[in-house]
Amino acid sequence: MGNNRALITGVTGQDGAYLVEFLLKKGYEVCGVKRRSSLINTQRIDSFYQDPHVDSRNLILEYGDTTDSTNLIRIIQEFQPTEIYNLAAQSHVRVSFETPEYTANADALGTLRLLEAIRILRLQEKVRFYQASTSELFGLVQESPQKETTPFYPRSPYAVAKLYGYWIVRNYREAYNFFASNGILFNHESPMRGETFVTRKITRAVARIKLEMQDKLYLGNLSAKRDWGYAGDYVSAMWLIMQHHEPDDFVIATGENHSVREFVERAFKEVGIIIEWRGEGLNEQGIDSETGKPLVLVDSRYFRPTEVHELLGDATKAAKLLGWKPQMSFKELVRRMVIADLREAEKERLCQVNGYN
Ligand code: NDP
Ligand code: GDR
Repeated sequence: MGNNRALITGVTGQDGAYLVEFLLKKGYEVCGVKRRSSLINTQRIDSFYQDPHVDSRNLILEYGDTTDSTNLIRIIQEFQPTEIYNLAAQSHVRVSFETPEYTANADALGTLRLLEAIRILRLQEKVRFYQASTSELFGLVQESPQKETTPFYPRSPYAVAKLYGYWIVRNYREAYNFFASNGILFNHESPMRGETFVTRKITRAVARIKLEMQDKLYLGNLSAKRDWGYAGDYVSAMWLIMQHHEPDDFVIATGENHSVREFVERAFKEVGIIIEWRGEGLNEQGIDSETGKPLVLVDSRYFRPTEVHELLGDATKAAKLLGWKPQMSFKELVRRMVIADLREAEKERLCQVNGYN
């Protein structure tokens, strides 16, 4: 294991944090690429932070950005990774409609820049490349469940950018013999999920409503269905994809899907609130069955110009070739996220009560 060196772009994100933990436990030396920001953005990986003055560090962080080729070339040249995990992305589908050009630059061209950096440095024989591809590629689904052979139909600037990423990875594999693989991951969540993705937005609001720190939760399309798994399970799939004897593309999913409405019901149930639905469309409301108070409302600002209505993955290939299977159930995932957000909300309330905010 001694010589395993992993470079992770997007190290400060949800998956970056789980992957750092996973690889450090496996004895890897890890170099994470973080963006410069005006406020510190390393909260998710702070527990793995090592003092730069200590020689024997196995986690280092470098400033970088997938929109900056020279910086990527320099970092790769200096660190000489054996594996590169490209997790960096403007990853919010709704936001990609507001920032389509930036999303294409960071997510599509960013992938090309990394592959070119490897080619320029003549490292293709020595390094394996993982691309964070996505179930959003299936978009307007052409068959269900979706597997590796299902045709793509992207429905957002994000998904179109990721489509380029997917194909440029395959092209470099075929053209230059790169060990470059796509993990086509379906939605995966955790207590470290960004607060504006729907699952975390819900569990955070449920905790705050329970503790009377918030009255209502505003959501968009309640009928959307997703195949939601646990991020901790999914980073192990990334690693297994990289250890496979040949580069290939794999769907990673649970094979079970639920609507946003069901997620809301389950999350509220964790804090003892039973939600009943009344009304339709923009007037639909989730009511606390005991008090009659409307807790969940629909706000059209969260709708997308083109929506991905329903996704469901078939990860049979990953099970057969990699031996990968998801471990955490939907119910347990929601429970853990709600518990974590209750703790967060309690902390915030304690600070407020004691005048520390
Ligand atoms: P996050 O949004 O939590 O993290 C994205 C990471 O990318 C952050 O570290 C962010 O930095 C970084 N980043 C954004 N833009 C740039 C840039 N221009 N240069 C360098 N770094 C950048 O995403 P997740 O961890 O959830 O997802 C990881 C990857 O997997 C993404 O590529 C995502 O598109 C993809 N994916 C995610 C799925 C999911 O369900 N989570 C499913 C399928 C694919 P900062 O912290 O500074 O914002
Ligand atoms: P998604 O995740 O678009 O699938 O992309 P998100 O949690 O943002 O949306 C899932 C579904 O919920 C509906 N929805 C809302 N979504 C958000 N964010 N906020 C709301 O208020 C809301 N109300 C309803 C959405 O319309 C959608 O149908 C995630 C990202 O991690 C991508 O990077 C990744 O590629 C895919 O998952 C797989």
